[in-house]
Amino acid sequence: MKEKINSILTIAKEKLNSANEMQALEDLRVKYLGKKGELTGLLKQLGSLSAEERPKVGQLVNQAKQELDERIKEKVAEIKEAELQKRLEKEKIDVTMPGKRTNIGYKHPLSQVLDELKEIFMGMGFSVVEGPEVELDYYNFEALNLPKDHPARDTQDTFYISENTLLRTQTSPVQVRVMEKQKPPLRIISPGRVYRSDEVDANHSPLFHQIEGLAVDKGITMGDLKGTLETFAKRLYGEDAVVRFRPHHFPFTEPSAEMDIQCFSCGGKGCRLCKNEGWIEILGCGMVHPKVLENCGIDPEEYQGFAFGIGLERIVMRKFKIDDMRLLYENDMKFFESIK
Ligand code: 2U9
Repeated sequence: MKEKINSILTIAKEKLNSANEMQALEDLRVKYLGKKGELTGLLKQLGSLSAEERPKVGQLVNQAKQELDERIKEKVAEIKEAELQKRLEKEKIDVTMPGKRTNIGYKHPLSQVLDELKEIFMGMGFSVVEGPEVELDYYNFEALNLPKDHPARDTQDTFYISENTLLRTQTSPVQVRVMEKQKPPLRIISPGRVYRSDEVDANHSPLFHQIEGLAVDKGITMGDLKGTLETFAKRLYGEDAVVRFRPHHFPFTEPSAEMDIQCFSCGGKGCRLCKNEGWIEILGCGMVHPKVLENCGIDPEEYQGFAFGIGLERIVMRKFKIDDMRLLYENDMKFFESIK
């Protein structure tokens, strides 16, 4: 019996040594240690032995089973480790290899300046409101004191969709809509795309961007307008910026004005940048026309307001020293890299 145990153990160990796959190990485990395995089978034969031999042989079989079991476990661990090493070798990555560079974009100059302007006005208590680009004739013109026969309504200047709908020519209709719904006090800016039927050239585009502002409250004066817009200019161009207001005309404001900034290149003496004017126009503004307030359901005897309009492209072109507006829309990355 002893010899038989040893011979089974020797053969099993040999087979185990040459087994290199998990399945082969499992087969060996079943062959020797399974329910019908060779060593298990020996235990079943113990009954035929004498009472004296039985425990000794039993112990030997159990030792053999244990030894084989441990060897199988060791071998399993070895194979697992070898498989892991093989996988690690195959999946090896060189972390020092240079990566593929992805070009990270950056904000379009129009968005950069728009964000800057929003930040400035929000800092002065204005909130940002947006509205539809396809507008009713009423909100774009009529409510803003531009009746049907007004020259600014010339079909030449506007993209009409139908008789009563058009692509907005300014963002003022957004503010009319707010005034209709909200009681003063109001402080809002409305940025966005606007459309005019203009030929494309260095200074014109059928699509451009405006940022308009409106403040309505009891007792608002031209002083509030000047203070707000001068503060805006200083925040945008620096504390030593100098501004002036020139009388102008807009149908929706009365009185109306344009605000210029003293040329920062020549200090007002006149140069190429300011076309020898000494001043550069920044925006249009004025006190909201009483008729406009009335159209929006606000009593002009009780409330007054100021409004302003800024053409975003012009500010951007000056800031980035761009002399052709078309460059802003052409998505030429070489150009954008050059002004970054
Ligand atoms: C309401 C009432 C009045 C908005 C204003 C301007 C003056 C102005 C131009 C700037 C450059 C248009 O883009 S541009 O060509 N705008 O000069 N805009 S006052 O006045 C309003 C707005 C809303 C209810």
